[in-house]
Amino acid sequence: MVTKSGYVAILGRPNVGKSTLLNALLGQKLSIVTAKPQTTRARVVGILTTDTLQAIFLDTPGLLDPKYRLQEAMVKQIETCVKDSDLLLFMVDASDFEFSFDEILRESLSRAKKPSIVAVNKIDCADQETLSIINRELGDHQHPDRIVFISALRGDNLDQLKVLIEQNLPIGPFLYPEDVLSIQPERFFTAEMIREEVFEKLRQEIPYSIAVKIDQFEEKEGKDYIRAIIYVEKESQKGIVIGAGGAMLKKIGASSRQKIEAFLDRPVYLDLWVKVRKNWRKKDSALREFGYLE
Ligand SMILES: Nc1nc2c(ncn2[C@@H]2O[C@H](COP(=O)(O)OP(=O)(O)OP(=O)(O)O)[C@@H](O)[C@H]2O)c(=O)[nH]1
Ligand SMILES: [Mg+2]
Repeated sequence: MVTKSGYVAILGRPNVGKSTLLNALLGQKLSIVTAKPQTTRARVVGILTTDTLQAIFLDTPGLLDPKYRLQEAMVKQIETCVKDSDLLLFMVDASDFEFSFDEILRESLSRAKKPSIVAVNKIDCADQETLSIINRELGDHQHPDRIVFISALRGDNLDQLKVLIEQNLPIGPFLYPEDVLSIQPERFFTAEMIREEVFEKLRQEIPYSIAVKIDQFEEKEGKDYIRAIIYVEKESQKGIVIGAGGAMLKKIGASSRQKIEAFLDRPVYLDLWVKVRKNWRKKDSALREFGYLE
């Protein structure tokens, strides 16, 4: 049987639904999703295997104009993903087309030296007239056969998208065993789930100022032992993450642990700490340590 395989980079401005799409395509939550922009900081690999197709998706941070070192590292991650890919899947947001199809996106679409597809996401949030206008505008930049209208959240037209992906990937053997969903370690996903909880529970600058590092991950009879450290940038942020009488940290710990246990499918003991790493977002050594820089 002829099979197709290759790497597909999911690209787009922050918050358009890239990570939601990755999870929807795989039928499993792999990449963290929040209502806040710039949730994804490092590429997330997810592998979809069918009878005839193996697509290795690279979920990327949102395209942006970098303002500080962490964002520069995020942009670098995107560039590496593009370089590694056989197909580029650009995503725009139907409910916020102006923002999501701005100069930054248009430029990277026109610069693309690889086959590309455009997925218009969140069609559940836009009326027919808006979708027609979007279709017309996109038509100037992309071949109509390569534009697909989807809702990653509701799962609309994902089959159509999969067909389009298969059509545009090269013929080739599968690169990973059929039952492999990702190639990233459990440690990575564990840290991400804790970060997702901080994004959900805390506001303003805090989610952007934290990084999570797994200090120890011991598989044990009965219960795994995981020690994780939430790094903040300043002393004052430490107090906010810990909360009055440790209440906030306790909440973050309890809900992270539930997510981690569901993901690993085994019980864990989560030992969660908060530490200050002054201005880590500006320091290459810290960015490297937290996995944001090669
Ligand atoms: N209504 C609707 N909301 C969606 C859809 N897809 C994603 N969302 C929501 O959009 C928000 C952002 O989703 P993400 O998947 O985190 O977006 P992202 O592009 O990965 O964002 P970054 O990682 O920050 O670049 C979340 O609140 C999602 O629930 C969709 O099809 N319809
Ligand atoms: Mg994301």
